[in-house]
Amino acid sequence: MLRFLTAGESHGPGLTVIIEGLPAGLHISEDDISRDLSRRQVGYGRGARMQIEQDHAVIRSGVRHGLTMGSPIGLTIENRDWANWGETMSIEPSSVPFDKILKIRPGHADTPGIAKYMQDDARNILERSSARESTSRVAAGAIARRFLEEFGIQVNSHVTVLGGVHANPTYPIDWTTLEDTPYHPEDRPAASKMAAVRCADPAAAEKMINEIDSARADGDSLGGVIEIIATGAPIGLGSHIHWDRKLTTKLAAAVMSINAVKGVEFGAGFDQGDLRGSTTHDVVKPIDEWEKLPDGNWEKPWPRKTNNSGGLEGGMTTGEPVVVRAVVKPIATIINGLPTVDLSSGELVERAHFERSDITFVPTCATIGESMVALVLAEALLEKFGGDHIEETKRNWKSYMATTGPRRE
Ligand code: EPS
Repeated sequence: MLRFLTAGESHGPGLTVIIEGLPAGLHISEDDISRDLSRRQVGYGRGARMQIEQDHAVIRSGVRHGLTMGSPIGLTIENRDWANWGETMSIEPSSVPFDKILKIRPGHADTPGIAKYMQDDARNILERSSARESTSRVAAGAIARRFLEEFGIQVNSHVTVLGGVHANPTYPIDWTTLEDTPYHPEDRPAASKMAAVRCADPAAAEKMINEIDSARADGDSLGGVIEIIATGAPIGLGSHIHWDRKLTTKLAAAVMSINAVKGVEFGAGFDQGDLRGSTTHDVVKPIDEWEKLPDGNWEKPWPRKTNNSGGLEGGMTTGEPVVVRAVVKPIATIINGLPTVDLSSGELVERAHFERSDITFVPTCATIGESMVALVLAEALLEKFGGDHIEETKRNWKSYMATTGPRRE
């Protein structure tokens, strides 16, 4: 239905993305993509690479006069840093000597990668396993986001835990406090700190920043938890009828595929293991509390009093916000690297390879999570409503929404 492929190495010439399956007639511009690319780049605790790059996707195909044509959308994103890696990352064989990466980093893809792909230089693994690849996903996700906007679906994210600091934000979250780029601490000191770590609790944001400073001083790295919230998804995306058609399956796989993510939960998630059924399940409101749109359709049929399910029951959307949380492990590239072994000899070395890294990229992971959720929701929407032109998709969506209420005789 909707698929995308990414290609590119972290320090190679650039990244390439192909997105296929979107209908014709959707407004897309490079600015739409740039907005999300720059959101992905910011965050307190990011490393020097983000000062080199100014990510911008060039649209190469699939769009004419600002509108999609239904053909594959091709994007390219330059790696500015490639200029500093010419010989090491040369496409052609090079006679200029360069150092191989031999001190494999525990926690990164290095060790299983060199064994599986029979490599004598861990660079051949880390170039692709680097989170640089997430730039491509965010570019694809920006296009999915543009499509979802046509149906009133918004996807946002925030950080709930970073370096052991737990946030206690007030819901619903004011997303504008987390979008402050470039930062203007002199104008909005609290908002700026919140945006720096994408945390909607100002006191926790301050503590997170301190924790990042402390980890930097210790030459260490930090993980955390991100929460992605999608509002406006209609009831009934996905299906209960088969394991691989459940939207929960697809969302979990998509979010789990983000670098360093080690676990995913929905709504009340793992806490439900401690609850009774009577305090967990989301009671449906009676019809006199439902709201109607000007077109006569229900704004949200079968609304709930709570949303512990995270907007998903039986692998289908309930119409309540989709709430996905993911735990992100601390970055494997650590300034004071762990003891490891040399890949050419297998012998002990004192410290794993370190070139340059971030202290944490949890705030960045939140924006990447938005992109993956947007791509899965866009696919689910197209699976349900089809359409080769966006007007056809919208027509099908509207007529479906007219039939989602009670089935009276
Ligand atoms: C990243 C690019 C990388 C890292 C980071 C994310 O750049 P470099 O390796 O040149 O410093 O900053 O990568 C990781 C977190 C990782 O685990 O590989 C980016 O573009 O976001």
